[in-house]
Amino acid sequence: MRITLIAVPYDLGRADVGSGRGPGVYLDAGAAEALRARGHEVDVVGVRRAAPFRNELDAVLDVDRGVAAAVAEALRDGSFPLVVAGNCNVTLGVRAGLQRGGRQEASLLWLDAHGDFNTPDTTESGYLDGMPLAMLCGRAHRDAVEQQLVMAPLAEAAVLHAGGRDFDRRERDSLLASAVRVIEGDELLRRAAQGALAPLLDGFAAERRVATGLEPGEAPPLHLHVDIDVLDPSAAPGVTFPAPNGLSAGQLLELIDLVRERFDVVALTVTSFTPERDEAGTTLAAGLAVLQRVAAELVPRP
Ligand SMILES: [Mn+2]
Repeated sequence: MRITLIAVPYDLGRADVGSGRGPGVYLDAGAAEALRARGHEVDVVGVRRAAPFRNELDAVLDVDRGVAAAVAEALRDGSFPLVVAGNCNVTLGVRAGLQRGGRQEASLLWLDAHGDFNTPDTTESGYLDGMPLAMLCGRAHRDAVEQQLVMAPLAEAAVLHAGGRDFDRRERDSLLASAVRVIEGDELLRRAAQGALAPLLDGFAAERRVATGLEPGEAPPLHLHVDIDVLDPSAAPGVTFPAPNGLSAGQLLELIDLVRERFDVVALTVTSFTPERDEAGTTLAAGLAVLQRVAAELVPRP
């Protein structure tokens, strides 16, 4: 297939520091060549901030304007947007691009050790990249997101959040009270260990089929967001906020296969790889494997 590999080398709007170095390391390690070796046609696009840094929120939304344009252009060209980025807030830009490209009906599977559902009212740290899912759903920094990205909030029922195990207390309360579907980390891990993830995905796929007016058996469109910290720190130590009791790399790849058997994956984001903490290269290897797996030929449906 045709793939636009969109590299977003930013950590909270600052270029080439912390997790902002991750995308460049994926590229240097041959991410594009490995996809080409599988027969894909790959364009590599770099996104850069347009205006000087003033504050994190403005800088993040500036970067996301570039991401939205790159994603929309890829979709116009019939190319699959595969986005590697420092932070999860890149998903705001990806969703703005999907809206512009006519794929706003795509559901969202958010794999992350963290809720990313904080608002300025619930956060204990004030950390802006603890808020991107709440921003996407119109719960945080709503005016700034709507104005700068020209996008409507995403319906919470279109989101499945899985793997969360490190929440702020009030963040978790508001996530569980929202319409977002949630599979917390302990349940995800238990089900992965038992080989029992499929029914959870079947349930979400059935809901989304109804919500988007598809026939039984049709694959609902889905945007897959992978914060690599959904993995256990033994598999992915190279992240900014490691949290114990995550998936193994094999379990994550298996989950991706199950997702692809049930959904039409229309975009991928892979975030949070922080190379300076990845001494043995395991996080790099896991991230590259995710890119390959999402782009792999689909295994036939049983
Ligand atoms: Mn995250």
